[in-house]
Amino acid sequence: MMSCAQAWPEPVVRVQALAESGLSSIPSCYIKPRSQRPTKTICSPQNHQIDIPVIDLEHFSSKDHILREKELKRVSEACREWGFFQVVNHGISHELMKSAKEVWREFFNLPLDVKEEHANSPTTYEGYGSRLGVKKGAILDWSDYFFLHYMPPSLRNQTKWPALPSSLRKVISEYGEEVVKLGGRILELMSINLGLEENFLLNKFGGEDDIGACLRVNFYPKCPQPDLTLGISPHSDPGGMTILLPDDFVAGLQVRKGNEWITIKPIPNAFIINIGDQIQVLSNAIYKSVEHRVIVNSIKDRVSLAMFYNPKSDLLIEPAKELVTKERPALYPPMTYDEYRLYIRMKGPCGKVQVESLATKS
Ligand SMILES: O=C(O)CCC(=O)C(=O)O
Repeated sequence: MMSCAQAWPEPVVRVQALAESGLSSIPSCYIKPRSQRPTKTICSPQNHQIDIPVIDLEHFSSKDHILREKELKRVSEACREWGFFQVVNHGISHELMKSAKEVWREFFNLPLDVKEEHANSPTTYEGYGSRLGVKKGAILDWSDYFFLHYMPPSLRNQTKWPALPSSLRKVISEYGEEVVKLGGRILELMSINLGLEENFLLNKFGGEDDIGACLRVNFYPKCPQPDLTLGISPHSDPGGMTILLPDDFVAGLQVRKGNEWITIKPIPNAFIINIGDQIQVLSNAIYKSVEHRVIVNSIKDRVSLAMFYNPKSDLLIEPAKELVTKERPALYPPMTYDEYRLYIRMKGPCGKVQVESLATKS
């Protein structure tokens, strides 16, 4: 079994500080091989315009049975065909969403030495970071981040969260509570759509008091050569499901659809939901985690808040018995999320290699 590295393999460089130093060409450690650069991707103009499905959560509180059923079917299609969708009318205050983005922007705009007090290490990833994976000589992504634990409560340690801006801890506590509740509602919809008890997925994740939830706030600085690098390399999320609050003003997230990368146009005040590897495993690949990446630009910084809604990390996750048949045997062996996530923590983003390689081992 892989174990965690104690330290980063090279001195950590903050991408924001690098960008602010006014350089006109980027260091070679951020330059992706030609085939991975954003401009080399085939993007037909026609496909470029496709929007990912939008789900109106208000329809689920409607008395109109047909409306509810129709929306449920749309969620099912979104999960099967896209692995990605946006949710609107989700009940979370737009003010709170705005404040959450603002406090993090303010955090990233603090002097470097204040941020460095929270510098993270590869053992837990908690804190201020600038790389994913500990492979020496790896080509790095053009972003910094802050990673923190929100759930379970035993892992929530506010003293590890930034003390500045002074409102950050309060705003993030409130934001976390609301977003985790939203995650629970979406898991219910997925369970029902898979033909399972409505609490099935939540129970498999350890129940509402024990699920894992971590927040990664991404900061993508402006980049003088955006065509040579990526804000985050292609990856599927290793956890259960991600609830993303994207930047309303700057696009950047791209989703793989076949051989193409589609740029998501965020709807103001919507969340973007995507399926992670653990739901792919639990659903025996009826739902699939989908590869995504982030492109950067030379004009504007971008901030996004990704809440990873995960199973309790020491539970064994395997395909639901109800979804395993003679014709469709279990595609994945049981594994805890603790063990599963070591892969990305060691190797960094690697497309869908991990979950696909597991399918051959069951
Ligand atoms: O910044 C984004 O839009 C996506 C971030 C992401 O993929 C991640 O944090 O895993």
